[in-house]
Amino acid sequence: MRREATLPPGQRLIDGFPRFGHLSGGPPAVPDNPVIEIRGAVTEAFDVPLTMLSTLPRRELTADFHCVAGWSATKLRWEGVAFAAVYRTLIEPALSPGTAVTHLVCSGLDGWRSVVSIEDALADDVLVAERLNGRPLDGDHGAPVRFVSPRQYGFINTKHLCRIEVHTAEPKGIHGSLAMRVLAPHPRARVWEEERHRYLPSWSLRCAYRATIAFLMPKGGRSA
Ligand SMILES: Nc1nc2c(c(=O)[nH]1)N[C@H]1C(S)=C(S)[C@@H](COP(=O)(O)O)O[C@H]1N2
Ligand SMILES: [Mo]
Repeated sequence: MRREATLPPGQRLIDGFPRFGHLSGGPPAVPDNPVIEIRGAVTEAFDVPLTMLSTLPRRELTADFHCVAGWSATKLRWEGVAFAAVYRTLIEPALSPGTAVTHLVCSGLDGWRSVVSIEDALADDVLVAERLNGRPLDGDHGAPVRFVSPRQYGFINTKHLCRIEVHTAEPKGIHGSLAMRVLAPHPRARVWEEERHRYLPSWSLRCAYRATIAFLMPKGGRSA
């Protein structure tokens, strides 16, 4: 069977796993004692030092990775802790009484922000990953830790995770400019359902995305 047959709809294999940051500049500096700030619907804002993650059970996961622009990297081996364990152990006990959480906003040290529904965030293959392919995460792929949700497009997989905001309704206004609002990501972003964008059908951006990939990774793309 051709490998491509196992990729989600509209995806193409790429060689390796390129860095694909959308914000300019190189990887952000990692602070000496990194934390994940917990904000939003908690009784009091607090910070989780990354050292605290070592108190949770370790998780390993081999998964493919799919960018909304149509490239896929396969067989990435992530190691870290289950996001659900972080949530249940560290975040849930700090919620304000009676809070019904619907969404989280994950932020990266580079200013990246991404909204994820609580249902998707608590799926059993979602990790806070510290290692990739047997090595600590590097600057390209999200040092010091990354939110990894393999069943959702890359943009949900926030690199350099430094902040989680807890919300009781879908947060609006994450995407400031008109262009970004038109290109708004799909609220679920599930790759097998091809939920790329909120308003635009997948076919409408196919040519633009192919051109972007060809420009950014001239040797990388392999056609299906
Ligand atoms: N902090 C941060 N996370 C991010 C991004 C980013 O620019 N900054 N880009 C997203 C997008 S669109 C994709 S496809 C993947 C790319 O991951 P990679 O650079 O490890 O290949 O990271 C996602 N997470
Ligand atoms: Mo992406």
